[in-house]
Amino acid sequence: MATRNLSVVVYAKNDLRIENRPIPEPGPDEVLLKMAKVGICGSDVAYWTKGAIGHFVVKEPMVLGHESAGVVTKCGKNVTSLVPGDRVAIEPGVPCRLCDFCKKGRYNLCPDVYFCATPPDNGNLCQYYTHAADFCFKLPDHVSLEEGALLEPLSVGVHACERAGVTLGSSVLICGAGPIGLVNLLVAKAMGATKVCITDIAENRLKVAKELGADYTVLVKTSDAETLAQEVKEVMGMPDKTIECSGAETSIRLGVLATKSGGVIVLIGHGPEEVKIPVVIAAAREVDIRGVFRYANKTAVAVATAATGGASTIVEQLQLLHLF
Ligand code: 572
Ligand code: ZN
Repeated sequence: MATRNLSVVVYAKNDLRIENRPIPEPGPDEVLLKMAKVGICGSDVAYWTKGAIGHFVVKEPMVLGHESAGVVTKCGKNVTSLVPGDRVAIEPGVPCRLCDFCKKGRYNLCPDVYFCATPPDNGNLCQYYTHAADFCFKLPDHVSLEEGALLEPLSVGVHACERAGVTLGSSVLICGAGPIGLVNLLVAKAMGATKVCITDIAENRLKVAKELGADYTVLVKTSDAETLAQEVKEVMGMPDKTIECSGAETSIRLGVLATKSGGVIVLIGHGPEEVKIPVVIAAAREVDIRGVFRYANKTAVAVATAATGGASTIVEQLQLLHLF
């Protein structure tokens, strides 16, 4: 029987420790998991190096990690869906299940969600961790635990592309070629987008985007959104959908200006709280501006995507992306 539960804990800005914590007991509706693979998200790095993201401040020690997969080692007394030995992907946000948002299925908007590694909620970059059984998704035998962990960022992309209404034949502009921009590129392609253009300020990121199937790339060399919108127009025409993943003001402005009339821009990127955008121009051209907050009901979709032939490509590519 294991006795150690080494855990990666952020105490405050630039104060990261590995410490031994007790192995928790699963509640009646929970499972105890032996953690297998945990990705490092940009938010984990931010809580470590900045101690905060916006209003979410590390005030108490917090275990990092929310892109994870593990193996069930013990089941709470009410759990019938899983048995010890099952390999699962963990959906890190467990909502209250009772509020209007939860009842309508938009549980990502639940104000009382427990979300791993968002202060004050502990994550699972540790050896043993308990989680609600119905937020653990059994992996098919041919889907690896590493792939299982990658289903979390994949869910972000699936949710964003769905919010944008990406469909067969869509032309899509993705602003920002970081991990979330690249996940969106893969998902948009898998959903049938025929033209995808991706922007970034770094040439090496655009190179990776091209390797992952971007049809066009635009290197951002100016902060003038009008100039950038013109450049995008010359490269791909005006996109039906824009998925903004950088959070930078210039990039959001670019998205609004570049998107075709009647199109949609979704905002995933988190930058300054207030930005100046030509909202009247957007309104006059019926360009819908939509928010994206994490995801809801996407983990099962992500498992199915990873499990099927066509989509194994997506997960292989996600792995390449992570290695990079
Ligand atoms: O994988 C989900 C995820 N969501 C992130 C960041 C990293 N990973 N978000 C950006 C930050 N927001 S937040 O509302 N917040 C700190 C809770 O600013 C959540 C979504
Ligand atoms: Zn994340």
